[in-house]
Amino acid sequence: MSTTRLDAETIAALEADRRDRHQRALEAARALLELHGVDADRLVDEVREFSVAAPSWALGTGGTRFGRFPGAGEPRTVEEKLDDVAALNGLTGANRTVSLHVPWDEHDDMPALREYAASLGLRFDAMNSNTFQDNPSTTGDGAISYKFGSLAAADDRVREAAVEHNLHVIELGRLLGSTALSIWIPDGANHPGQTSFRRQFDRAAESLRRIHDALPADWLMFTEHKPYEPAFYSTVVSDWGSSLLLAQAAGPQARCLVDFGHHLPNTNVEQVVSRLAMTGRLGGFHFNDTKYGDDDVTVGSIAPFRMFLVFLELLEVGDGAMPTLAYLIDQSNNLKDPIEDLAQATDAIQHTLALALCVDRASLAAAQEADDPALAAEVLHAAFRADVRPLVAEARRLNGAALDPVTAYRRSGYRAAVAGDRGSGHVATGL
Ligand code: RM4
Ligand code: MN
Ligand code: MN
Repeated sequence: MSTTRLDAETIAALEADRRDRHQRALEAARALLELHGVDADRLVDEVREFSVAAPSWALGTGGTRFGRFPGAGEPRTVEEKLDDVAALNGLTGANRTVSLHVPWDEHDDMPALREYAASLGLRFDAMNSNTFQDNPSTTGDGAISYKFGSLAAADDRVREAAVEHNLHVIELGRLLGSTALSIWIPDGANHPGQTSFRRQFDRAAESLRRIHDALPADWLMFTEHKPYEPAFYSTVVSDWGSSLLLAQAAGPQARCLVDFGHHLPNTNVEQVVSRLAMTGRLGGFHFNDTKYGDDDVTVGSIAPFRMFLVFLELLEVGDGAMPTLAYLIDQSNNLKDPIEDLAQATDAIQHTLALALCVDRASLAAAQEADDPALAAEVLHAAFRADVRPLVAEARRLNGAALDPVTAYRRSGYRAAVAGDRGSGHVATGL
């Protein structure tokens, strides 16, 4: 149970000295945007509406294989993770769901957890299964191991355990009111010749079919591709094409999930989003940013224009509004306070959505049809260079959240308070 609740009243008090300046900035920004033909009210409404799930595995400070430097007051239990997400959601108003990862978030009373989350104004988004680590609750007493694979393993007993684990995660999710299962299959090979590409793929498809057949009728199942890591020679779901084939093989409730950092360098992620959307199998998005690979760095910190182009594709899918997909922040950092990192990610998402909403889509389409790339660039840049900060702040304020989440968080003393309760030196489960 957290000592500090970041509710609307607390936040408004923390930001009382900012209200005037915000009001003036808002009027100026609104006037300027309207001059450029942007419907500011609709923009604010769309940003208010949008919510992105928080990952339970990023509430502690992540480590690397070279070391780990835990932060103060890392959550010790799933309940404490929910407390942190509630604080985050209090600041942003846009993290109204949380995504759990099992067995990291194994819990013996899911109905109680669901009630606790509801008392904090939170619901559960897609459940995530973990078959990339051996764990007593999935691989048992050590008789079997995921060392050589899980859902696509050659060993029948290993595949069986991996399927069973996913069925268990569906069951937990049902108790939590979740309606989706995300499956990232880590299987692959480290050495040429180690596996048969074809047999490994067929085994993955068969396992996914079995899991799909156990889904409740109102659930979706997501397959997530990634080109490498932990396998360094080949990966069974290496790209969106493999992901799509697997989703099609698994059944009608299967969709593909795009994680920003799960592409080889320079892949055109916005085009991947567009292609998957065309097939009707685009299911969700994992937000993070990347410089080299699956870096999981803060959303929007490296390539904000690329993210803007991805949002433009999403708005294309939703015909000017954000389509209903599973949106999740999937990032992890070693240095920042995790709540600040997630607040910055959410802020970046809100800004990018707002900028994409400034695009005059009719003029863009006209420039495309007229083979006028210079005009198309003018249209994109007119939006990307707009100043939407006061409108995003206003959307948050209207949702009872903070004008400036990081400053409000620092003023609240939340981290010091939870460090007092929880102590320091504990390493939260997760990445
Ligand atoms: C993977 C992938 C999955 C995430 C795990 C922790 O690289 O991004 O979505 O659940 O990491
Ligand atoms: Mn991911
Ligand atoms: Mn990843």
